[in-house]
Amino acid sequence: MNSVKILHCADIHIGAAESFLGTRSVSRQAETLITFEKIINITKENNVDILLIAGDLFNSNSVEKTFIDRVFECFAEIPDTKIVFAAGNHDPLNHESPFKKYPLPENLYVLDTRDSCIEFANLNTRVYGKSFKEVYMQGQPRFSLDTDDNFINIMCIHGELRADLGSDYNSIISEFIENSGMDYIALGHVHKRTDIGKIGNTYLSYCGCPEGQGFDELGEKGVYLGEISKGTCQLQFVPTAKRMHICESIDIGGLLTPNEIAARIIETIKQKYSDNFADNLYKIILTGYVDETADISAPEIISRLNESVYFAKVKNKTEIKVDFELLAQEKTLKGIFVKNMLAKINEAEQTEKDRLKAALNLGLKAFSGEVSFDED
Ligand SMILES: [Mn+2]
Repeated sequence: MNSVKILHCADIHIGAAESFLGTRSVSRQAETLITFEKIINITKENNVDILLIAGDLFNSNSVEKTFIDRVFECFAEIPDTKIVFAAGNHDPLNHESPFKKYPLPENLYVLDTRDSCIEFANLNTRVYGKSFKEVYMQGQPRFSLDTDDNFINIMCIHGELRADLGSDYNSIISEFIENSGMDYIALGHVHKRTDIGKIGNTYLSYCGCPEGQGFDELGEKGVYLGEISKGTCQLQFVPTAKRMHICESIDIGGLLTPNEIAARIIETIKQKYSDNFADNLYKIILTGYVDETADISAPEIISRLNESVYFAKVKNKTEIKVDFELLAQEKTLKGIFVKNMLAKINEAEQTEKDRLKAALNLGLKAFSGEVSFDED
């Protein structure tokens, strides 16, 4: 056999909950399982030879038993695919691990906590790697097992690519990769996907998490699927996320009411994220110059958005469009504030001017009661 078909996934974090969703965090938790089922379906439909899971399959070893049962059931539903699992820092291979506590399906192979190798003779492939034993694992300069070039050699491992061995989460350095003898290294741990890279003769990538779990995990998420052979690596990204986390800046200049603002937001995201726009989670940043009389009530905008999308939060970064000179002539507290600030801005060094202008805008917002303590 000249090539082997793989699906590389990692960091599914089954059982993870997004607490900011409140009562809906429970159903969101179940969605991690649904995304996992989607990965199993992709595996089945594409006749994948080896499914590689590079750690953090479960969010923790104490995840609900029903989730564990369903995962093992799914594994058993693809008997023609070999499944290789390397435990990560969230689901280390200790006595609490579901992979230690329960009987494993026949097609599931769990990499040991020492350097190890599983041979699939009929696929002419060996899968190397090792599991986290505890939450932390120190890296090593070289992998200790030799490879045989007559096989397609793949590694499945959770860890952090870096220049030194200082990480508590299994540092993987260039020397380790160059001397590994691997054709491909399927990495887990970093939730942001990388392109397929190459160090020495070894291809490698992080596939990222298949389902984002917060606004620090934005955009399309998925897995890598394709063929590995000696000297070639043809993998394609396949999206899997049920919902995307999206951060979108929207200019609301000229709009006056929460209703108008919400309508503009919906129109923008509908156009950009098409038919599935309603499924996503949005962090909307309002920008632009708005009239002083504009009513930018974030709670009302959020309520209106939640009529149309799964989740939205709003941050107001607009600036007030005002005639400062005119305002400075007012015999009011606001007028005096503006007059003083304009004088400061005039006298300030160029570098200081922007900061003072921001302070002026924030001050004006405070006069209309729009400033909260977490404003940044
Ligand atoms: Mn992870």
